[in-house]
Formats: sequence, structure tokens, C-alpha cells
Amino acid sequence: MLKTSLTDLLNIEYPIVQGGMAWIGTWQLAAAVSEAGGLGLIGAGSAPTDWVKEQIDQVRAHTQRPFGVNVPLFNEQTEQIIDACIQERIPVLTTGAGNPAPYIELVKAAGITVMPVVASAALARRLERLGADAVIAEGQESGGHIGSVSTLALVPRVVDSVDIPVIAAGGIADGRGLVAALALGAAGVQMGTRFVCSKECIAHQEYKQTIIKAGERSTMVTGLSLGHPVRCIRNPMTRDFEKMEQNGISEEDIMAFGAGKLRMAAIEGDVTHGSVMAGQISGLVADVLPAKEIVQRIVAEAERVISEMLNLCSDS
Ligand code: TUI
Repeated sequence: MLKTSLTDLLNIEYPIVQGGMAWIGTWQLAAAVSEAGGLGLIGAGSAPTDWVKEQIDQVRAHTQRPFGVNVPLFNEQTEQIIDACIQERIPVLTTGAGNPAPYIELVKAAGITVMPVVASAALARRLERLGADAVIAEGQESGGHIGSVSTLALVPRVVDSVDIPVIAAGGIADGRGLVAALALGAAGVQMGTRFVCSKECIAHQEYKQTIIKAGERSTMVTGLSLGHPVRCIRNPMTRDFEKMEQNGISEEDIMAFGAGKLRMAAIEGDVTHGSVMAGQISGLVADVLPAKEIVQRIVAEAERVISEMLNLCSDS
């Protein structure tokens, strides 16, 4: 069960992709998710190219299964990182926070499967025409850098606009979310927040506990007025950020204030002054589990929900 066009495309067991998260999407998590039968991703974030190469080597040393690298397109070394991915012949490249049109042909020519994150049906259509193998339709429930459309509205629009597999992201952390995504026509899901609270994720314990303590109303979006919306858990840092935006502080000064804040929270564990990027689904995440158990529980729950739904349709 749970074989879809995505499991076929990626040669993976379950239609579950890990979000490629800056700082904390390291080889430990990527290898664990891939070993569990999903697709693990290294999050290049704003890291230098050499770091990404080391992570690729480490994933390869720990699993034979397919994996990917996520490159947010604001990384100053985007071109070098993509070149390194091509040299390394990684199985899958995902992109985020921008339009990857200039890179698709080159990456595809290296035999790499390309799956851009999109926040609109129009960009999904354009990228399919340029050769994208699948798209990740990411709703504004997600953590970190986001678009403006919610998952429930975005995914069916993207599904109706392209013929390639669509991966739903944003607001998904359990088997019910996976089934809902499949019901919308998606071929799989991508989850970030759920995998932050995994044993293998290197995020600081304080960061994981902040997600566990959060409810569904605990996040807010910073940077909307600057055109760089980022969802994080509300804390003194987001309140300061909000005040700066309201008081018309210059974009340059606000960006300088924001610099380094994700590392401060995720690595150093300063969840008061740092940026705890996480999705609205934080409210549903209640424990830290091994990545394998996260994947297995989601698959078992999805299968149970699907069979209950089939019962709803049976005559007896
Ligand atoms: O990339 C993400 N989420 C991220 S990247 C990141 S790293 C960071 N570090 C410090 C400060 C801020 C960020 C944290 N979170 N998600 C993928 C994503 N891509 N969400 C939305 C989009 C998107 C938006 C617009 C993709 C394409 C797009 O197209 C615009 C265009 O040019 O048409």
C-alpha cells in the first residue's frame, strides 16, 4: 500500500519527504529518513559549498538509499552548490524560496531528479514546462520562509495545473495529514516540523521542546512587510521584530537584526532571542521519536484511515 507516482519516481518505499531545513537538515537526519524508507534531504540553507559536499559524503556513508539536497535560492553560493550537487551526481535536488528556472536544464542533464518548492500554480506550470520532475506545493502553514496560500487551497490548484507528481507540504505531521494530501491529489507529503522533533535531528533540545510545548496558535509570521515572510514560534524575538516592522525601521536594519537568529535558536538553544522557525502543525507534535518510528507511525495511521474511509463507502 501507499505506492504512488512519487514512490515510483524516487524509488522509495513511502511517499514521505523530509523538509530540507537550514542548519538542522544535516546528514544524520537525512540518512535516517532515507533509511526509514522516505526521502531524506540535506538542507544547504546558507551553508558554504564545502559543508554541503561533506554532508553528501556522510549521507552516502550511512545509507545506500536515495536522498536529496535542498538549496534555498537566496544562498549566495547557489551556483557553486548546484555545481557540487551535479559533480556528486546526487539523486534528488529540491529548491526553495525562489524560481529555479535558470538551473533546471543543467541539473536534469546530470540525471538528477529536480523537485522545486512552489507557492503558486502558475510557477508549478512554468517549471513543469522547463522539465521539473515533481513539484512541492508548500502552503503558508509551513515553518520558515513561506508563500501566501494555505495548503488546502494550493495543493488541488497545483494538482490540476500539472501532470507531474505533486508533493503537499505545510500543516502535515501525521497519517491523517498524509491521507488528506492524497485526497487532494498529491502523490506524497513533505514534513519539516515533525522531523525537527526526531532523535536524529541535531536541533538543540530547547528548540525541540519549544515545538512540543506549542499549540496551533503559537506561531506568527515575521517579515511580511519586507516581502520576506518567515513563520516562527512567537517569542521575545518575534515581538521585537514585529515592533521594528510597525515602527518603520529600515529594511536594512531589520535584516541585520534577523541575521544569525535561526542558528541562535536551533544550534545554541537560545529560544528567547533566536528564531524558532516551525509550522502551525507544531501543535500536533508531542514527542521526540526516532525518524524510523515517525515514518512507520504515519504510514500505519494512513493505512488505518484509508481502510476506515473505504468502509464508509462499502454497502454493508
Ligand atoms: O525555503 C523554504 N523555507 C525556508 S528556507 C529557510 S533558510 C532561512 N534562514 C534564515 C532566514 C530566513 C530563511 C527557512 N525556511 N521553503 C520553500 C518555499 N519556497 N516556500 C515558499 C517558497 C517559494 C516562494 C516563492 C518558492 C518560489 C517562489 O517563487 C517566487 C517567484 O520568483 O516566482
